[in-house]
Amino acid sequence: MRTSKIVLTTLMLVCVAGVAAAQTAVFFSEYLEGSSNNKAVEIYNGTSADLDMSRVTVDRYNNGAIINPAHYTFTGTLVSGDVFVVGNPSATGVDPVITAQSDIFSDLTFYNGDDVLILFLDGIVVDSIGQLGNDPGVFWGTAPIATAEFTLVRDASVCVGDVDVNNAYDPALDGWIGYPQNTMTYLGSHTSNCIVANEESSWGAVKALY
Ligand SMILES: [Ca+2]
Ligand SMILES: [Ca+2]
Ligand SMILES: [Ca+2]
Repeated sequence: MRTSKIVLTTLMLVCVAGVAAAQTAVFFSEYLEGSSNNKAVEIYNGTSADLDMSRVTVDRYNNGAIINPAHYTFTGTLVSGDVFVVGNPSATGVDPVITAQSDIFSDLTFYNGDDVLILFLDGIVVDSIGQLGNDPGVFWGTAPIATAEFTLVRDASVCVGDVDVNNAYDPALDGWIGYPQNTMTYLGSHTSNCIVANEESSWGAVKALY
């Protein structure tokens, strides 16, 4: 029994490792895990083209799971340089700033620091928070750059996401800046050095990343 479990686990890890990944300027720009139900996540469109959000999906794996993620789809258009904010849908314990800034309310935000979020574009991994199959106990990282009880904002220098869902995770190494619990100041917009105003040079920049 033990042997078969190990084989099964190995096969699953191989499958996950086989998921295609590509670096592009669509990534998580903010991750808010505060007190109570203060939770929100931002997706940034750093490409020069408008983004059809039906191309974007997020999977959430809780507590070290490697199978059966919660799967989320979106609709609408995210214009170049803008963010799409997913806010906690709970009736209480949610800061009014989250309510005001959210494009949608979703249980995608039902994470508490030891859960993995994977961002896909056209089914291809473009960013991730956490390490798949690893439950860190309470959170990844070191305060104040940690996945529980802080607001994490991607530094303006970050132009692509973390496409390796399997390697050891430290948000400090992924260009995240940590702010005190319940910091709401940055929700609803993102400052980036990567957005390129003209399409021709933008495509050149994106292509150069491959
Ligand atoms: Ca919390
Ligand atoms: Ca990683
Ligand atoms: Ca933001």
